[in-house]
Amino acid sequence: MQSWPAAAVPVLGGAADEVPLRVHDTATGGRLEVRPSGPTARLYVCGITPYDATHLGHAATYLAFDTLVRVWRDRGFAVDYVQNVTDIDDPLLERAARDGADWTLVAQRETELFRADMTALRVLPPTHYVGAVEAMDEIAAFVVALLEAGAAYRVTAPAGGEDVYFSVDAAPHFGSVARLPGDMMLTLFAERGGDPERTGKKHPLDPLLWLAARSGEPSWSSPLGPGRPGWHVECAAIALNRLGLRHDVQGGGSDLAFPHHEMSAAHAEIGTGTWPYAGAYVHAGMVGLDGEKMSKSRGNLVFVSRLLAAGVEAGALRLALLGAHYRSDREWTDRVLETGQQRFAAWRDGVSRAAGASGTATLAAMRRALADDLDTPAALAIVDQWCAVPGDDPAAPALLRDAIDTLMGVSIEVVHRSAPTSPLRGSAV
Ligand code: 5CA
Ligand code: ZN
Repeated sequence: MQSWPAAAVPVLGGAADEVPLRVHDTATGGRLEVRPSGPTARLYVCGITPYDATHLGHAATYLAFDTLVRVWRDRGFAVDYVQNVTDIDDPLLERAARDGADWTLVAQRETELFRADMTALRVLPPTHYVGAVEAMDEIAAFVVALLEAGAAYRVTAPAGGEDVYFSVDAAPHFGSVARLPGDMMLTLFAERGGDPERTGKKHPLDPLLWLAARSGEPSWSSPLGPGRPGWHVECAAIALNRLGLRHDVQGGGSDLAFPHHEMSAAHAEIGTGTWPYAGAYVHAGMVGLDGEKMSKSRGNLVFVSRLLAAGVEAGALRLALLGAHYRSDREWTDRVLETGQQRFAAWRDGVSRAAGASGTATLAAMRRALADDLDTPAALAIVDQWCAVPGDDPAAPALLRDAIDTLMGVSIEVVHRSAPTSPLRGSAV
């Protein structure tokens, strides 16, 4: 699939790796240093299911991983970044049926809108942007490998054909990503697309790998018979085939820790014979509206495209979202947006000055904050403070402007103030 265009990223001077980069890892429950083993960092972030426009929850999650990409790049790493698009799945078919629309057109339209939103927000694009439909053969091949490894089994489908399920008991490390008690696993599995009560399964938590073709639904031919893939195997196959073993970070919102990332990791363990699937599992908190998680299924959405169309500046929106720590669950309110807008205006004034307090010291402090589990609120506060105090470093405003662009993805147009003109002279022309 086509990705989206990359905004230019200024290269900053100075030591970017004075302190190690640490992130919170769900699987260990603690801070973990993420240090790519070679010159290239490898990142997989779960992409959208394109049945509705990009809402602020999506935007917050992709901004969190954009911050990680920017920090890695600042440290001199190239980033091999893979993101999928779940362009065939039940919610997409349900939405298309509800609207009497062609599911392929819904997916295309919403993916295009997502690309436009990401471009406007200056989110750096993945190096591989991969749809489930275009990856159908490799996903089916991965399911075949799981069957051959004895970790998957067939269950007769209601109207003929055979579905394929993964046996969680076959994966030695199953449970060690999200580390949840059994009853919680069952509840979340049922809430998030699983089918614990399906008859014929060996274990209620066994997830679907391949759904045999159902009448009236799209299907693809494969060695497993016509059908379409389950959700977790989609991401495992797409990630492994592009990033290889043990990518540095597996990312997504916290709603994906279980079952999605747990299951993908279990599939990968069997498919590759190695563990762990990823060096760190990094999860962004949920953005809510009116006390509930913002979600397409609940319909309580604030869309990025609507805010931008209403004249909200992308930089202000980014600052509004980066104003909270990526791991915190939070509410979207008018106040959050206003704070981002006020900050954007204050920063514009700050970088438009002729001089400011030490640019290099401020950049070093921003880098230290971001290395500490991508602490954007702390990094933002450092820039706030720089804007609030006078200084005599004439290089500081340009350096701060670049640092804000490189590390936070916020491009600020400097305001050129000419000397105040006398109203009398003005009117005499
Ligand atoms: N296609 C799958 C992942 S393979 C999926 O979860 N798609 S999604 O469209 O539902 O979500 C896309 C990304 O946004 C996921 O990483 C998800 O965790 C994140 N996300 C969804 N809702 C929110 C929210 N309210 N706040 C923060 N992140 C969210
Ligand atoms: Zn995924």
